[in-house]
Amino acid sequence: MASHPKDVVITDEHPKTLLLQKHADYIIGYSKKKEDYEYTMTEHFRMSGIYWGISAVDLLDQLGKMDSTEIVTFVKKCHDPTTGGFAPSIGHDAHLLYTLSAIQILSILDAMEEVDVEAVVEFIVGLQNEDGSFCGDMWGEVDTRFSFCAVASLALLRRLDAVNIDKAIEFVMKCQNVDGGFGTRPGSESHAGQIYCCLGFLSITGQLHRVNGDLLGWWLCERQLPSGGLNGRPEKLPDVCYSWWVLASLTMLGRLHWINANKMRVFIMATQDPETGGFTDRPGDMVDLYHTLFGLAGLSLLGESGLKQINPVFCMPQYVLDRLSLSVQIMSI
Ligand code: GRG
Repeated sequence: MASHPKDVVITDEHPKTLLLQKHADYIIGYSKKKEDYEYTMTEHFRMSGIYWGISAVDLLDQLGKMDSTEIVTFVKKCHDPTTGGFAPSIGHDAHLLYTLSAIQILSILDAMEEVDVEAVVEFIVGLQNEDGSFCGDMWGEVDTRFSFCAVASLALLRRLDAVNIDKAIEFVMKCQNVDGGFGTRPGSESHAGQIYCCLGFLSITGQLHRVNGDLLGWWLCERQLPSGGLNGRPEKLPDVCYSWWVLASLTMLGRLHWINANKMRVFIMATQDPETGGFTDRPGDMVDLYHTLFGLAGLSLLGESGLKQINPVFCMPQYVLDRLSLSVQIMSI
């Protein structure tokens, strides 16, 4: 029985230490099994899948085992010269989500010069609305995720000056709630994923001082359940991806020490699959690249040995940001 109605039980059967090589083998193997059902079914978000995979394998210090030429060729084929943005797969429509993933991939592989940067900048500029918000693509959905994607992409391209930053900040601040958190749009419920996006946005734009760190830090550490895992909002189940969204947010607020790191580590370790390698959302489920990156990224924030340091804003290995001389704002307490 779980000790909380919305929690899971961790037993002695679950892994307790980092199965580093199993994870590297899982990710490297994934990219080679292009005929597999799982590979085929993830085509509609392939660009992000590649970003999750190479970031994870880089954290494990085995990026050299990936075929970087094949990856850069794929990314270039996904660039849509009409809009200037990147699609998730060849022949799909461009979207801001996959544009950020593409830029992250090219930054990690140090291959940004392979694409028309000015066209990408124009794509992002064209998605900003009068109120400062951003649409994800031509179909008009507005979400604070896209505000983050826009400024993170532009920061990596060194072109933050291209959009109206004051208006963009005004919109994100309108999405802050009385509990200190942020939602998708003004008036929307606080959610840990959106909080990460808004804090990341405010960190990149140097506006973190506009957040009440104590209030939001408290809401974020209330996400920890007795198992040690974190949920994304009250009354929900824990999921290993929140060990990124929540821990990265607490890191930006300078309050990572407010959660129980030992219990967090136990939960993350328990989401590893010792047979296949990779991480799952909750112990016992199926692994995927998304949860594998965020499990490893959460452990990296906690200082797990054997993993490279991760940047809490860009969710990329820190050395890549150092190479670009890109620094981020962290709140001091
Ligand atoms: C560079 C790391 C990085 C991200 C790019 C797309 C994006 C920016 C951030 C996404 C942030 C986000 C909204 C994460 C939450 C994802 C998630 C698990 C959504 C499911 O939400 P619910 O509420 O599920 O349906 P729960 O976990 O509450 O049951």
